[in-house]
Amino acid sequence: MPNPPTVADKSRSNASLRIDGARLLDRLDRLAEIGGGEGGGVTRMGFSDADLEGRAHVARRAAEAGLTTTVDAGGNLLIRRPGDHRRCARPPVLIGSHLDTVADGGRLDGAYGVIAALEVLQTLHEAGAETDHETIAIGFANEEGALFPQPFWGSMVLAGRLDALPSEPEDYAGKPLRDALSRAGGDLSQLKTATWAPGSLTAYLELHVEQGPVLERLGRTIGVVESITGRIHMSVQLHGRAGHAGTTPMEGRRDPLVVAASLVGAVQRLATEENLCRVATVGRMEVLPNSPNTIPDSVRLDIDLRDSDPARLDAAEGTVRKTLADLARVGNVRATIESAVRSAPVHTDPVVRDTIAASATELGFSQETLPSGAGHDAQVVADIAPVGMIFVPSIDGVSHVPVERTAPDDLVAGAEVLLRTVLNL
Ligand code: HGY
Ligand code: MN
Ligand code: MN
Repeated sequence: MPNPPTVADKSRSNASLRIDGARLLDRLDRLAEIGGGEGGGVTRMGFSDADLEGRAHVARRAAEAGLTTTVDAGGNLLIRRPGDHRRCARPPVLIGSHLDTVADGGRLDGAYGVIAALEVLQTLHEAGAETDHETIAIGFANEEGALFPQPFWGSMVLAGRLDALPSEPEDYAGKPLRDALSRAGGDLSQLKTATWAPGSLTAYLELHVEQGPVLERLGRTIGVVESITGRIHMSVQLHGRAGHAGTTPMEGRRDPLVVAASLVGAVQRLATEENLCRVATVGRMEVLPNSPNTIPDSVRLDIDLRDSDPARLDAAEGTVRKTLADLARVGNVRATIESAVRSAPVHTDPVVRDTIAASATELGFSQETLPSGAGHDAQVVADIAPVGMIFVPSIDGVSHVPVERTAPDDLVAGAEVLLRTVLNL
């Protein structure tokens, strides 16, 4: 009867483990077909039919690999190795990202991190690899907030931030989340069952495309993320008085679109002239009834403010609120802030960061430590666990657009570093 493998044997055999790059790339292509548009963009907005189809697709790939999948009450998809938890001495390592996309977005934002996490788990499972922590893969629900304006929904549920979530969330058209969430396998009345306590994870690791130009400009393969930007997403509703464009005198009009136009300019000036935050954007506006010869009745617009300094974000948010009140008064329209979701800037965990860097070095990949201008589920999970993020270069630094791309070798390299980091943690 041969002696059981020693720890040294296990770590040696684990160090030889490699992911299946062709399988990773093929799965990314297959997933991108779900919600794929003519221009190469992908639309799988959180809790939409396409999103549910994408999640079911990933769950089937996991089941084919002999892995088990569950959906928690928040709608997050979790993938496990059968029996893995029974032989582990330490809390689990969670790896993953989000499966939902923005409208007509890229094929990698979020999806890459989930497909790579599945690949890592399958590689461990096929090799019968032993680690002293269970490894769980996760596809977070509704990270983007593209349809239901509660970005980071799934990670906020997992991190137990239930008081920061609306009790009856709705989409932009007022459709309740409750039904869509239960179709995804979740349950709005059972969110507590999906929360993880602080200390219940060894770490959370998220592999993601950089969505910016730094790694490409420096010619580096791996990004070791040191911090993730803070962000405020405000959704504003302006109500005026609709009327005939031709017969309503200019005097006395209550036109919400005129107020919205002034507000858009004021938001941009926060980051340009007033330097109150790093970037400020209005990316979504809905005009009703949106008729060319009717003075609008209402306008809904979304404001996105980002900065790594919470105090600057506070100042920027305060300025938006004051400007909105002033413009609404002058324009004689009613303004309501429907939601204001704030995600604090976070630093990644130094031990996890060093483990990522060491893993990239072991594998011979060039690396750069950098901040993330994009928000990520990791910044929410940081409430309850040490987090780390691994970036790979984005071609031309673009994302949230159909041409979002990363070189295949870089996609494979990122997944290799994810696997090695899981083994080295
Ligand atoms: O908006 C962001 O930063 C992320 O892509 N959700
Ligand atoms: Mn995104
Ligand atoms: Mn993302």
